[in-house]
Amino acid sequence: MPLNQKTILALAERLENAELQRSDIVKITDEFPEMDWEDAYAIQYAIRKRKLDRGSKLVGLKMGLTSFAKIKQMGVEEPIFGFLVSDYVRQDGGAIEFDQLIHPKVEAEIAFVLKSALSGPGCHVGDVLAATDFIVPAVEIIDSRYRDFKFDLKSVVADNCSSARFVTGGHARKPQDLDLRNMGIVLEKNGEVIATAAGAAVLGHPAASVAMLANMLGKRGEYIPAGTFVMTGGVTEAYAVARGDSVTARFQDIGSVSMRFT
Ligand code: OOG
Ligand code: MG
Repeated sequence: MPLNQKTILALAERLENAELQRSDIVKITDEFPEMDWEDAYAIQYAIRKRKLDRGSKLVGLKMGLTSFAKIKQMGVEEPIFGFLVSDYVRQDGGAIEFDQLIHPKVEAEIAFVLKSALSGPGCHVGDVLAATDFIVPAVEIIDSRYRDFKFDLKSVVADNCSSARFVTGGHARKPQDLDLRNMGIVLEKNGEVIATAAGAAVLGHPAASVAMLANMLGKRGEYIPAGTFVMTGGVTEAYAVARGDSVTARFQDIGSVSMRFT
């Protein structure tokens, strides 16, 4: 860990202030090129602590950059994980306050809710399906704190993987009643289809994303607790939205999620 604790805490504060004050910053590796993976997650965890200390509730975990479309769009090559807190939650069919965000983009994601804990190493798709209570559809609204969404992997990990808002809706279904690889997903903006995908866009099977999360956490001596809501990563590239836009994501067999930006 090349960065000391004081620098980690200062960068967490800088990134969280950028989020809360809606003012973008340059990617932090410009100033600290020596920063490593451990530093990046240490900054993310320091942001998480700032929010929890202020009374926010941890409501889930997310994987990012798990589909080829996202990897290609962002030019970065490896899946990453972040946290979800109560401040990010918005209601299905409701409004997303555009003024609170810098340059939001939407992405459709398949989400899992676990009935039992999952730990790595060696966690696989079968373990995930056995531990899953139900599947629900989600839309994540990402909003990088970095100018023009320009970052490298370590900078985006520190920035909690651009997390900003998310919406779940549709109806919960048991994983054994679904064909998760072939599940069709249609993303619409202002009534027009802007992207389509299948569940297999995420690491070949969305449950593989949850398994990867358990394995990544395992390396840190952590696990995914029972009851956790996990978003598996955007199935298509992320699409920019403007004030006034409405967005609907339709998921085969599990319903739709919609929101408007006001
Ligand atoms: C990083 C966040 C990635 C996803 O679903 O892939 C992510 C970004 O693209 O800004 O949430
Ligand atoms: Mg996402």
